[in-house]
Amino acid sequence: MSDSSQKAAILYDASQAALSGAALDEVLNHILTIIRDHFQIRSGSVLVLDKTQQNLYLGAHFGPGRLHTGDRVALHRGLTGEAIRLKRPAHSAERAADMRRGEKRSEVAIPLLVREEVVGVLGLHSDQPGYFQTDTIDVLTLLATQAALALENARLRALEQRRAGQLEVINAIARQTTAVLDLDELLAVVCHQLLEWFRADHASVVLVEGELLRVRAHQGRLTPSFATGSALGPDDGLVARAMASGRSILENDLTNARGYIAGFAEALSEICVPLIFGGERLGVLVLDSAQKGAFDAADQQPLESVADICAAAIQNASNFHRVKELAYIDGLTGIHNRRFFEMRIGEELERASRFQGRVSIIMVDIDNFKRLNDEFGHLLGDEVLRSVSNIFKQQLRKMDMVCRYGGDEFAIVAPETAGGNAARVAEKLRRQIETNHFPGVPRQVTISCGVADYPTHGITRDEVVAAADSALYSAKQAGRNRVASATLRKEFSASR
Ligand code: GH3
Ligand code: MG
Repeated sequence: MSDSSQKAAILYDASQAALSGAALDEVLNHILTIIRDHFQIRSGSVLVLDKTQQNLYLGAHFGPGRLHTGDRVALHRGLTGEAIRLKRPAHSAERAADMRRGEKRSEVAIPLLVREEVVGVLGLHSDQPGYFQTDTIDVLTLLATQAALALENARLRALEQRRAGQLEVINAIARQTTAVLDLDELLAVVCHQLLEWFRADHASVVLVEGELLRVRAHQGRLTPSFATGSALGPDDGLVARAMASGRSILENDLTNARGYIAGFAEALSEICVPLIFGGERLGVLVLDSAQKGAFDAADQQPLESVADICAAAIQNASNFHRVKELAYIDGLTGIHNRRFFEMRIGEELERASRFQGRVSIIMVDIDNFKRLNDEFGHLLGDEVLRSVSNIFKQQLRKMDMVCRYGGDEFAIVAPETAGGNAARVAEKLRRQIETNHFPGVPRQVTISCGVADYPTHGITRDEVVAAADSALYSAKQAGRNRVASATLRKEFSASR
C-alpha cells in the first residue's frame, strides 16, 4: 500500500460509499470491505458510540471474532478505550507489555471523529506483527474519517426523520382537536391521540378548577387509583409540581421519584407537561408507562408542542361552553331562561317516557306585578324578580330546575314528582313569597301557581305547558295568591 494513486482510488471509493445515502450498516460494511481487500488484515470492526448508554455497539465487522453485530462492549477497555480517551489511533506496538510477550499479531484502534468528538472506533487486527506502521495508520485514519462521516449522516437522517415524525404528530393532533368544541369530547380525543402517538400506557388530562386540580379525563390500560373527576391537592405529586413550576417533569424511575404520588398501580415512568395558554396555566397533560425509562428527553419537546395545541383547544372549548351557558342564562336574575327551559323540558319528557317516569311543571306568575312596578319603580321591581328567583332556588331540590319564563313569569321543572307532590312544592313556594319581606316593598308580594304533570295532563311539551298555564290562569281567576292543579286530559276525562 504505497502506491499513491491506489490510495487515492480507495479513498475515493470509501468517500463515495459514505456519501451514497445508503443505510448505515451497508456503508460501514463497504468501508470494511475496502480495508479487507487492500490491507493485510484478518478481522476488522466498526464500534459505534452510544452516548446515552455510555457504551459501544458493533456496527459492522468481518473476520473471526467473538462479537456479533449489535453486541455491546464497555467504553474503557483495551486499545479501543485508549483511542477514545486520547482521540488518536492506538496500536499494539506501542504497548510494552505486548512487545515483551512477543506478540505475533498486531492490532490498531482508530477513533472515528466528527469535529472533535468521538462517535465510534475502527478496530483492526493483522496476523503480521508490527503491521500497523505510521503510513498504514495514516491511510486507515482517512478511511476511518469516511466511516465517521457515514455515522454522522445516519445520525442526521434519523434526526430528520424524527423531526418529520414529530411534525406529523403535531399536525395530526391539531387537526383532530381544533374543531371539537365540547370539552369532554375534546379531552377524550386528546387522550386518544396521545396514546396513539407517544410511547405511553396511559394518558390523563388534569385541569385547574379554582384552587384544585381535577382529573378531567384519562384513557389507557393502567389501573388508576383515583376516579375520573377526583381532585388533587395543590401539593400532590409530580402533576402539582409541573403545574406550580410551569415546566415539564420527566421521571423515568417512579420507584425513586421525589414527591411522587402513585396515580396508577403499574406506572414506572411519568411525564407531566403543563398546559399553558396565553400565559395562563390551565392544567397538566400526564403520560404514564409501566416501563422504567419509557420516555426520553426527545419526547419532551414534541409533547410540549402538542400541549400548546391542546391548551388552545381546551381554552377554545371552555370559552364556547361559557358562551353557550350564557345563552341559556337570564341576564337579570342569573337563573336559566326560557330557551333553556324549552331544551331541558324536552329532554326530561323523553327520559320520563323511556323509564315510565313522571315530570311536573309549575308555572308561576307574580300577582299584580305591574302595579308593584308603578308604585315602587321598575328598579325595585327588578330587585323583587331577583329575590323571588333566589327564594325559588333555595326552596327547590337540586334536580329541580327553575327558569325565568319571561316578564314576571317563572317555570319550574320537577322530575319524578307526582301531581300531589308538585302542588305541595308550589304551595311551599307560595307561602315563602307571601311571608317574605322584600326590602323597599312595604306590603305583601304574592304569586299564583299552576301545576301539571306528565303524563297525567299531557304527553308533549306543549300539552303539559298549556295545562300548567291554564291551571295558572284558573289560580288568577280564583283571586290570585293560590295554587291550582291542571284538570285531566280530555281523553282521560272523557273515559270517566
Ligand atoms: P297578574 O296578577 O295578572 O299577573 O298581574 P300583573 O300586573 O303581574 O300582570 P302581568 O303578569 O301580565 O304583567 C307583568 C308585568 O311585569 C308587566 C311588566 O311591566 C312587568 N315586567 C316584565 N318584565 C319586567 C322586568 O324585567 N322588570 C320589571 N321591573 N318589570 C317587568
Ligand atoms: Mg304577573
